[in-house]
Parts: sequence; C-alpha cells; structure tokens
Amino acid sequence: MSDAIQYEKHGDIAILAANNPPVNALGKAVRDGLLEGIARAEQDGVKAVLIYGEGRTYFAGADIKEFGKTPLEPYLPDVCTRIESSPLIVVSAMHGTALGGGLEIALGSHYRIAVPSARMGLPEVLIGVMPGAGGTQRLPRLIGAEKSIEVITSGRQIGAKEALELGIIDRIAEGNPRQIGLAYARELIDQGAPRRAVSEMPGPEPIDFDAAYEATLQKGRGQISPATAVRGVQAAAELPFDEGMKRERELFTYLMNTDQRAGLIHAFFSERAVGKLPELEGVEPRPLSAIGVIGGGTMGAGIATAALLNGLSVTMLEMSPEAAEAAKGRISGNLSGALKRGKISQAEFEEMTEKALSLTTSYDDLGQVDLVIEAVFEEMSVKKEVFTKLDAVCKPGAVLATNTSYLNVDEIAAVTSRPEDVIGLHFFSPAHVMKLLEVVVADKTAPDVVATGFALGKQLKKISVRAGVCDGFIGNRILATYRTAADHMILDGATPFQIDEALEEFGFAMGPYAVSDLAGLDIGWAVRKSKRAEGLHPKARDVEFADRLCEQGHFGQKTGKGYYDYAAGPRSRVPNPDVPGLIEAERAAKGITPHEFTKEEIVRRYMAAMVNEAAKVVGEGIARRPLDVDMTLLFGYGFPRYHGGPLKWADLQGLPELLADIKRYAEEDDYFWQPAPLLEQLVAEGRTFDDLNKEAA
Ligand code: 3H9
Repeated sequence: MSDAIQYEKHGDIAILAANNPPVNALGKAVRDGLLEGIARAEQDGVKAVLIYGEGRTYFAGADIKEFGKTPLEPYLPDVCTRIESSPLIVVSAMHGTALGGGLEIALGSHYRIAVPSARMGLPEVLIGVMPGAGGTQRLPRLIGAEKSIEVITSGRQIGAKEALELGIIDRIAEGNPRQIGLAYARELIDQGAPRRAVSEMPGPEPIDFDAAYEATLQKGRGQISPATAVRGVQAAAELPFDEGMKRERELFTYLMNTDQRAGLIHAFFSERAVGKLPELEGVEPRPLSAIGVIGGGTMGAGIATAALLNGLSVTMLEMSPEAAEAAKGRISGNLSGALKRGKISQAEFEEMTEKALSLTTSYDDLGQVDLVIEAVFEEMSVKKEVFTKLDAVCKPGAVLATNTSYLNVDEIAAVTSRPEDVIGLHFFSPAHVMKLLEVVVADKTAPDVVATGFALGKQLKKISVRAGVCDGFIGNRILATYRTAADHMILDGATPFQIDEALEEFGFAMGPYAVSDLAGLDIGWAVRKSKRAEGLHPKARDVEFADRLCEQGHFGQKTGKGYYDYAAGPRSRVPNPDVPGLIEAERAAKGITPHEFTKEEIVRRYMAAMVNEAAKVVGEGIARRPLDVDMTLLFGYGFPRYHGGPLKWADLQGLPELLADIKRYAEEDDYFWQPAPLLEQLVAEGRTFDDLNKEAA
C-alpha cells in the first residue's frame, strides 16, 4: 500500500486515512492509495469504508505541483468514479478544508459528514482551471444549476452549516473526523442504509446558461476559467452523466493548457514563497505588541487602523492636540467601516478606539513602543528630524521604520546612532485595505529587524516583499517607467482614453490615466517640477500635457475633472473633451507627427517598459527574485492576477521576442529604451525569469 493512504480494518469498517502533509493534496501516491484501499476493503469483506484526512485537513485538492506536467495515472475523475461504484458504503468525514478534488472525492462517496469547523468548496477557477473530477456534474445534482454556478464560479469556501443546508453534506458532528466518521458508518451499517451514488441522481433543471455564461465572463474581467466552468454545469443539465464527465474533461483540459492557468498557479505559489527568504532562516523577529505611528494623515491613520485590527496597541503622535484628534477621527472612521461590515464587534471597536489607541504630541511617549513607523511629509529634512528625535527617546532594540515611498533609507538611518534598527516599511494607501508591504532593507539593517518587518506584515495580513534601497524601491520605480512609456505613446499619437481602454482590456481594473485621476494629478505635477528643477537628462523627453490640466486646477476626481470629467460621480467617467486639444498643442510645439496606435501596440509597449525596468530591478538586486516583482505589481498596482505578474507574463510571451521589441523601440529613443542587462543575459542563455525563481528556491 502507498504510505500516503493508511489502511486499517476496524471490524466491518475499512479505514482509509490520508497522510500526505501539509494539506493531503491528491498527488499520485494518494490516488494510488485510494484505489488500492478501496480494492482491499472489498476483498477484506467489510461493509463500509471511511475516508478521512490525518493532520490539519481532509484533501485540500489535486496536487497543484503536478499541473502543467504530463498527467499521471490514475486520474482523479477515475478515482472518484471507482469510489462511487464500490458496492460498499463509502463515508467521507471532513475537517479543515475539503477543496477542489478533495470535495470531489467526498461527492464520489455515498455519505458525507463534517465537523462544525470544516470548510469546503470548488476553488479551481481561482487557479485558472475548473472542477475536473466530476465537481461540475455531481454538485448540480445535489444543489441545482444556479447555486452550483454561484459556488463554482466564485470559488468560495462554504462552512459546514451552509453545506448542510444546501445538501452538500448529510450531517455535522462534533469530534475528530475519525471518530465521527466511524460512528456514522456504524450507524449506516446498523440501519442497513443503501449505497447512494450522486451520479445516479437526475441532472439539474436547466437555466438560461448562455446568460449565466455571459454574466460570468463579464464579471471575470478577462479571466476565462469561471465562465468556462458554467459550460460544465450546463453539461450536467443537458447530458447523461458519463457524457457530462467527458465534456467536463474537455473543458478542464482546455483551461489547463492556457497561459491564464500558468499565471494563476504562479501567483498561488509566489504568494507563499515571497515571505520565505534564506537570510531569514532561523532568525527570530523582535517582540512586537505596541507600536508608534508618527503622522495621522490618510497613510498614518491607515497603518494605525491595520495595526489595531490585528491586535497591536498604537500610540499615535501628531503635531498638536487638534491634529491628534483629527487622526483619531480618521482611524475611528476606518474602524467603523470594519464594524459595519461585521468584521469587528461593537465591543472590539470600543476596545480599539478607547484602549488600544492612545494619542500624544510628545516623542517621550514613544519611549516604550517596540516599533515606530513614521508617515510624515515626504521630505528628507523632515524625515531626518523625526529620526533624530526617535533615536533620542526610543528604547534600545526598538525598530525604527520609515514609510517613505522613495527616499534613501540609508541616509535616514545615518542620522541615528543605531542604523541597524532602521528599516523602510512602505505601505500602500489605504494602508488598512491594500495588501502590499515593501520591506525596504538598508545597508546596515540587522537581520532580526528585517524578520520583524516580515513578522509585522504577517500579523497585518499583508503580502510582504523584500526590497533594496533605490529611488522608488521595487514598485514605484517600475511604475515611473511604464507610466512614462504611456506618456510617450500619447505624445506620439495615442490618447489617454485609448491607453486606458487597452489596459483595462488587458485586465487592469483601471487604466493609468484613470488611476492618475484617482490619485490626484497634483502628485505627478510636484514630481515633474522637482525633476525639472534637478535638471532632466538632455535625451529625456519631457511631457507637459498633464501640467496644463493642473494649471487649470484640474487634479482629477477630487476636483471633478482631470483626464476625465466626473460631473456625474466618480464611477461615471466621461473623457474630458479639452484633453485632446492640450495634447495636440504639445505635439505641435514639439514638432511631433502623430501616428495611430493599435491596442496591441499599446499593451506591448507598456508591458515592455514594465518588464525591462523590472529586469533591471532584479538584475541590480533591488528585488531578490523575479517573483518578488510579480507579487509587488499584483498586490500593490492592480496587475491582473491571471497574467501572474509582469515577469511571468514576459516568460509566457517569450523573452527573445520581447527583447527584440525593446531594441526596435530603442531605434526611436535609445535613452528611454535601454535593454536590461539581465534580460539580454537570459535571452543569450535561453533561460527564463522563472528559472531564476527556481534557482533561488
Ligand atoms: C483541483 O483540485 C482540480 C480538480 O478539480 C481536478 C483534477 C483533475 N497542491 O496555503 P498554505 C501547499 S485544483 C499542492 O500556506 P493555509 C502550499 O503551497 C486544486 N500544494 O496553508 C504550502 O506549501 P509550502 C483545488 C498545496 O493553511 C502548504 O501547502 N484546491 C496545495 O493558509 C500550506 O498551504 C485548491 O485550489 C495543493 N492543492 O491554507 C486549494 N494546497 O508550505 C489550494 C496547498 O511549501 N490551497 N499547498 O509553502 C489553499 O487554498 C490553501 O493552501 C489551503 C490551506 C486553504 C488548503
């Protein structure tokens, strides 16, 4: 017998216990073990079989690590069919998370019982595939087509109580899965309960599947797996079971071979790998229970909110009692949002706002905090003043963090007597909502301070990415480059509206110009002014049309007008009719003859700029691995998850073709389009960014 399934004869019940830590994924050894176990149970003359998982969960799904490789027999749908067709009564007892192929094994069983805390679902669409072991055929027979579509296309996890109400499981019982499963099997045997096969039940009543398909496609914003899964459920209503299974297999195989599947699985594993750094192995983070936040504007209040929501106490320092009260107002506003959504109780709200949060105007009150984050004005002299004061008052070993989004953290650390305690913690606004945290490691930052940064990120439920020091770190540095590429396309003939449309079709929730309107055009204006004051490189193209909007007082959504007109509200943007004229005037002044851009060209140039800069960021060691860049763009910049991240996208497109494009663009502008040495090296060696991820693992 395969070790992954342990067989035990317990009177007239055979027990098949999965033992494939950490999540009992249904790899080949587990599938072999299940088939062998069922066959052996039938030979052993028992009356029932109990299937359950040892450790933290029932099967959490097919083994995703096998995806993209040649499928190995036995195939999971055949295992489910074999279980279901056994003449013995098969009971599945679930705990933890019965997901995907896991739930499909349970649906192939004749009876299903779960502990109250069990959760279950068919989340395959979230990793770019769809249920492929009968999930789209058996679930609709139990709960109907409409509900199945909702469950399968959302990929959501269903609690045991709801699963019982829906009819996915037969019973909930307290205890461990082995105990409750054995008791249930015993009861079924004693009652002479029949063997029950879901596949033998009638198919669901048909609904308007075309409408459901279209609606799901629309909602997916370019992601195809949820809509494809609708066709699987349709087959359950329209075809006999066996033919429905064949149709499910075809659809599943189609999705398995898509780039979206590769992108989503890359995102799944990278999300888990991003916080695992060799330099942190065996390094204990410093204790963390009380933090200080300096500056209670939108960013500081967001950071404080995230900390309070996740069990930390916060001392908020502001310049005056009035400013401190205003900060408290912002924090309470954020927390009342959490209260309204049922994320926290009234008692927790009061505890957070009245006890865990304290306000001060004196640095002395930061003397006992474990970590302090400043979120003050982005100006080096201001930051230096803050850190000099912190150095004087903070207890030894306290972590001193700056939330700067581009300033040099080494320079900030140098004003203290303890640069080893200084780190950058770059949050994204609103900090209690956005998932990304860049942990910026300066030259002298101590390893346990880096570990503390990651520990804080984990406690705040963020995706933390290690970044080195440079202008803009990982994310904002890459953003500055691809945003510039977009501006250049406008000078050369595209409109902001075409660019937004092309990138929204690519999968971004908002195009770059709509994002600028949301963020406020004054931010970019200030940056351009200071760059011009520093002196632009003689070959750098200056871009001025946005300045014209700002000069007229149009800063985007907050003033009701920017690239778009928001007269009818922030969600109903209409192109600002003055914008094309401003752009044409600039082209004319600069002697540029505009040309048309197709959507494909827009996406290609924008992405080429992103990938090229990302390759420089990795090549210079600012990001340790390509996947660190991918996760930064995914969680901080709205990059569509189903492309996996810019460097995964680049691998899927083909690096030689992308480099050839960059070189072609360089013929027009060899200052902006300087190929990244790392990209050239990978192409020369016939390797990919993902090869670098694997080497770093
Ligand atoms: C499917 O079933 C297709 C079928 O319909 C048809 C087939 C023909 N495979 O997330 P965690 C690893 S598609 C391989 O940190 P948690 C994970 O990488 C599948 N490995 O823990 C991590 O490894 P490491 C449908 C897996 O407690 C470790 O386990 N199922 C798999 O926060 C711990 O994971 C899904 O999509 C897997 N399936 O969350 C479920 N799952 O320690 C995907 C996890 O080396 N999984 N690992 O970093 C999850 O949603 C969460 O992992 C789960 C646990 C909720 C289970």
